[in-house]
Amino acid sequence: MNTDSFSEENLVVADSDAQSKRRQFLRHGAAAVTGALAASAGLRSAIAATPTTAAEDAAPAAQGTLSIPPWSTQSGAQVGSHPYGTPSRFESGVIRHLRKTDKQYFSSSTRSPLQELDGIITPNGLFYERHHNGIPDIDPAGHRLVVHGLVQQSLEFTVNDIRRFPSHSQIYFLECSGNPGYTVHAKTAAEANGLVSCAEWTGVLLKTVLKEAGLKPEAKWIIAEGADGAGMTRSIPLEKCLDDAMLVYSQNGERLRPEQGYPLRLLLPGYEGNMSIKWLRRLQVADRPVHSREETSKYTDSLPNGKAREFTFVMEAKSIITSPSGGQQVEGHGFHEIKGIAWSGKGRIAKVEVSVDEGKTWQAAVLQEPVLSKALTRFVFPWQWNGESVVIQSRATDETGYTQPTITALVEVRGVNGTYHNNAITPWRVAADGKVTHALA
Ligand SMILES: Nc1nc2c(c(=O)[nH]1)N[C@H]1C(S)=C(S)[C@@H](COP(=O)(O)O)O[C@H]1N2
Ligand SMILES: [Mo]
Repeated sequence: MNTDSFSEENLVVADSDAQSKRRQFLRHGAAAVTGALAASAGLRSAIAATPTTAAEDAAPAAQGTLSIPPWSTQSGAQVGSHPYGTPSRFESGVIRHLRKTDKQYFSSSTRSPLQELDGIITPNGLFYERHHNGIPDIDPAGHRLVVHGLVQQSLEFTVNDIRRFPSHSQIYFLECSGNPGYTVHAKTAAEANGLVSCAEWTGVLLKTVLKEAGLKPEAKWIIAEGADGAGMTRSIPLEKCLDDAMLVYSQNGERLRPEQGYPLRLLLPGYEGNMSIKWLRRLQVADRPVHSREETSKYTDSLPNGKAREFTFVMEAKSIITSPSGGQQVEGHGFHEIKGIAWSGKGRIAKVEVSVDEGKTWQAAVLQEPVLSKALTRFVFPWQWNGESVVIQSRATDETGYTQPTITALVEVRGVNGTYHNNAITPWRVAADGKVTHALA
């Protein structure tokens, strides 16, 4: 590889007009400190032994309308003072949403602050959490995964053993089937739909590990069990295990967070979050499902006729406008970009439509790249707000042609006994004063 191509000079646009513009730009004192970091001069100042400040460089006349802020007149914090980086202290309000009743050890959850996030990747510290008996503190050295049952050979793995398999990385959303439940009193997007997040997961395809153990012909299901106090156990059809199911050890480049199942979790792309067993310790290959607590008393769908449907695996298409959304304030008439996220457990998002007139008419939003299968997709929609009270909402259609329903349409089919798999449209009302609230709450 020619390392010269990474040299400083090559990072600068070569044509002389651009060069002279750049010189002019650099002369503009304070602004140059941030600007220069982006341009190649940043490399030079980063290796310079003596710190320079904008104030030393600046010609007073070149300040435009800007005065010199205090942070441009002195060195910043010592390099290396944050061995593990954290957000700016001015972003300390961007945290997971915790209801008053959520701060306890047994069945509980926290929600991603969807209204504060951009793009499609959820930062690890803001990934939603759903725990049934708190967060175990597992020493990976003492953790084992056993694969047994209808296999040619039972196997026991350490985390390092699992890391020796060929690795696989993919971006997938994860959503709790209780997101958001059917009694909606949500003030914000986090409260309305914050039990969904999206990450780049790294691990090994489950089928690779199963192949190592060798499946017996009667194998049809896999029973997965967690090492937490809840002993979370779910039955998974073998087809899913031989398809895109993953054993995950990393999330967004770093090892899983304890909250997400450190040191090892199952990830079943597009399936209800509950089945992606965290702190995974056991995979039992079986010929039938086990009908565990989590697939009988919980995570079944109570139907209008009093019966319950077991095994609703796939999360259907959903979307939500995250900006402007509940709790926010639309400032000023004129242009605003409506932004949101869409996802489907069945594959790619094909289209998102936005209505800004209480659902009377719908227009196509722009899907931002990348549009990935079973991942969050970002959509944007240019909007002119004339200052009237309006209801804005989005609806997603996935590549199978399925379209996200209204809550009325959903309840017509499912009734009101159930608590899971509510993928209905979330409408927001923008009042004349710009205040945004949940239009159904
Ligand atoms: N061992 C174990 N696995 C578990 C759970 C749990 O409590 N224990 N919760 C499940 C539920 S209901 C969901 S929605 C997802 C949540 O994953 P997250 O906390 O990483 O967002 O994990 C699932 N896996
Ligand atoms: Mo869940």
